[in-house]
Amino acid sequence: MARQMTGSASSNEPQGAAPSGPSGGGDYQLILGIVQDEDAGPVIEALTSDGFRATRINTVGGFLRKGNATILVGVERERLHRALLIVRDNCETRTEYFVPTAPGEVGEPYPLDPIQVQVGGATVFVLDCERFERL
Ligand code: 2BA
Repeated sequence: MARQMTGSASSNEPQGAAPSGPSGGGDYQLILGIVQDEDAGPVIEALTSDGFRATRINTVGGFLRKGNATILVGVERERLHRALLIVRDNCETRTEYFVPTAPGEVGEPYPLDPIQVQVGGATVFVLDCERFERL
């Protein structure tokens, strides 16, 4: 997860980058990063400025049912750590409130006390990319 990483995207040398493995049509990884809407623009901007290619998909979190963004980044293994630092450095942790409801005796459910949750920085999955081609 990006939020567990050390170092800064402003440093030139990524720390702890995984060694390159055997190349099977390109040693690629796919970063699937879920970020808050507010952070998606800066993350994409920073990634593309650094030469990464990225795709934003507008998504909705299952718990808060609030819009967020899923960012896909196909990246060579040796640049993986750098990309993760950029994601981390451009995402903030924010406090949100979730209002649970209880079933009412008649009609509509009624709201209970709000629950405070910390959202973000980023939730990141890194997948081995079996194949990457631009056709
Ligand atoms: P949401 O599902 O809307 O969750 C928003 C925040 O609510 C979470 O922040 C977490 O602090 C809290 N939360 C989520 N599920 C909860 C639960 N069952 N009980 C109590 N609190 C809960 P983050 O952990 O930073 O997650 C931000 C967003 O990342 C999530 O939005 C979801 O869209 C995605 N996400 C997080 N973990 C995921 C996972 N394991 N698989 C897929 N998507 C995930």
